[in-house]
Amino acid sequence: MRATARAQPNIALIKYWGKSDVARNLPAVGSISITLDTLYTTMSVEFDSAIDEDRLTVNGVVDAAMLPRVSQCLDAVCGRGRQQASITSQCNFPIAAGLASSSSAFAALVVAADAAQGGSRDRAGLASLAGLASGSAARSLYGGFCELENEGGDIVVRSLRLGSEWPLKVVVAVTEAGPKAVGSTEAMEISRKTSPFYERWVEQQGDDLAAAREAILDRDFDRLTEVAEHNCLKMHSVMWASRPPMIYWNHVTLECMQVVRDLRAQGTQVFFTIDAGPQVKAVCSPEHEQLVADALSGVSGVKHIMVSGLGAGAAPVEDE
Ligand code: 2P0
Repeated sequence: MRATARAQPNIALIKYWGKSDVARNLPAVGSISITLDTLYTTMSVEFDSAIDEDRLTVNGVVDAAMLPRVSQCLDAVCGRGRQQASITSQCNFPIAAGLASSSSAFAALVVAADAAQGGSRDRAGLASLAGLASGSAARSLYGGFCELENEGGDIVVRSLRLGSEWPLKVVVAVTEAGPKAVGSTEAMEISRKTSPFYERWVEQQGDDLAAAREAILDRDFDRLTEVAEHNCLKMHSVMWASRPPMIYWNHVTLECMQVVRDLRAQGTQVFFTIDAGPQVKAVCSPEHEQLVADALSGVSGVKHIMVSGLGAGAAPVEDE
């Protein structure tokens, strides 16, 4: 009754921002993402009849705040009559800092919980369960490039391309390591209720998804650049115009964006994307990875740089 799984975070190129149904955690818009490889969460789940409540440790520290969400996710995978579990999570990158740590955590959790009970569910079923816990987590069940859609209340994730078919690189510039001020779940609801741009955001998402999907299928970097940066800045515009406003950037974030734009003006294949946090993710072609990493490391205020390729979806691993 014990299993371990590993999952990588994913970075949305066409963003999920807003829910159509909060109780069922259904997204109001589809999204397209890339799954990373060198960043990951390793999650062990052990069901144990000898313990009377779930226990969670994250990076070796008891985490009571996260436990209710984790317990609810285990109920969804294994049923409410399940045994209590001891859950151990190890994450090799900063948590809750806009680096999509919940996507890798919940993807790994559903895979480990299912494997501990015999591994009866398929990838689509596991993606749906991960999405209940955290919308973006459904995408980490898939590797490479994938698209998530809310099809009349069902979460459907489709693979668009394997990472090996278009092996782009992602350079992450960490500009602040602490946790973000407003969590995504709460922030999305503030945007839905108060941002004057929210309805247009939802209306236009189909066009951005179609453009990005085609660019990925054609491996057209310039088209992907245009639509991904547009979609990212549009999402942040929705946030900025919310009441209260949600401004996740700092001055180093802006500096990094400018560096990416300058590199592009000089012929480098690179674009930026930024999530609910101040970190800048620069997506680039493999031959430009070093140049982009060097340029972003040189920005004053960048705490550190992480580099990743594109990886596979969440999967069980040998118990540690
Ligand atoms: C995304 N984000 O598509 C967008 C872009 C942040 C900005 O999905 O409320 O932790 O748990 O479903 O998945 C972050 O939100 O939100 C997110 P919930 P989640 O990656």
